[in-house]
Amino acid sequence: MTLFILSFFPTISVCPKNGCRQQLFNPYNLLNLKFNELLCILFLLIPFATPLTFDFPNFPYNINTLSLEGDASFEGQFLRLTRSALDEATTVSVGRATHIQPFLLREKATGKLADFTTSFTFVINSQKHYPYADGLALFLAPKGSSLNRTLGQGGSLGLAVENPMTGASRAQYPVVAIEFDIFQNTVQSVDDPVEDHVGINVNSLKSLVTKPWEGGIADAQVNSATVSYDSKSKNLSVAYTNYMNGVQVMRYLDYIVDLNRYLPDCVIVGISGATGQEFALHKITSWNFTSTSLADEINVKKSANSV
Ligand SMILES: [Ca+2]
Ligand SMILES: [Ca+2]
Repeated sequence: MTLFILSFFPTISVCPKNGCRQQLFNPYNLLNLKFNELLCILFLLIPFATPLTFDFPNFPYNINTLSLEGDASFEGQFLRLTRSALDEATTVSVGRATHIQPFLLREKATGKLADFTTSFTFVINSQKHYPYADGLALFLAPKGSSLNRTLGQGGSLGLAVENPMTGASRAQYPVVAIEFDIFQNTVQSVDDPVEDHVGINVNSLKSLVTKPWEGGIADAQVNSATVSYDSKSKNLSVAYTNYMNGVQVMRYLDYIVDLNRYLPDCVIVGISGATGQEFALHKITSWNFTSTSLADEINVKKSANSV
């Protein structure tokens, strides 16, 4: 059983130099391990977040590091967030994909935040139908949070945020998101601009800031976006493609937001999408992510070495 468990923890790099690497894979020597070696094993058995790096240039069926919820599915070489055109109903569809490994956003002792950057390419296709809905969102949320199919549908873009007709949005758990919104929700709690738009959201579907987006939805254009967070300036930014008379141009949107105030130390990254009474097809064709290392992990190594 011990060997079975250890085989799921490839993060052997937290072990001290000249530490327990060899013994880890020999269950018969466990009783002879020194204390620091046992501590090393303990670190392996207790899940903790590390920096996260991944790169999916496409999405073959056998990816097991992404968790798919709701209507999300792998199809061919891409990741579908909402139902496909082959499904009987493409409306009222919700799905999301998250990486199974959380990452360390904040060092507990100092409050220092990690930098991260993520790029993805995607196609939202209304099949020349108009109006279309609803769009997708790149988000950070607490480790262990999951899709809420009811709250996530339609204008919530797969996020667990309730949007009452009056008053403010209510998030089921903390969420920071970049939205690509293709349907105007006029309820007070969302208050979308008239045009398709990109927005930066914190615990709400009412964006802190928006900018128009011409994504070529009716023509199924391929779009790309790069979302970055600079922990020093607290600047959350997104660079994204637009199609002006068929010509691709880049736009840029940013907002100063202290993620310390809104998210826990350990978070997951995901992309969600939804349809409501209107539809569009939402697919992701590539996705990469990287976050920087924080001192907590250095402390883990120092602790192990100092025993
Ligand atoms: Ca909307
Ligand atoms: Ca919006």
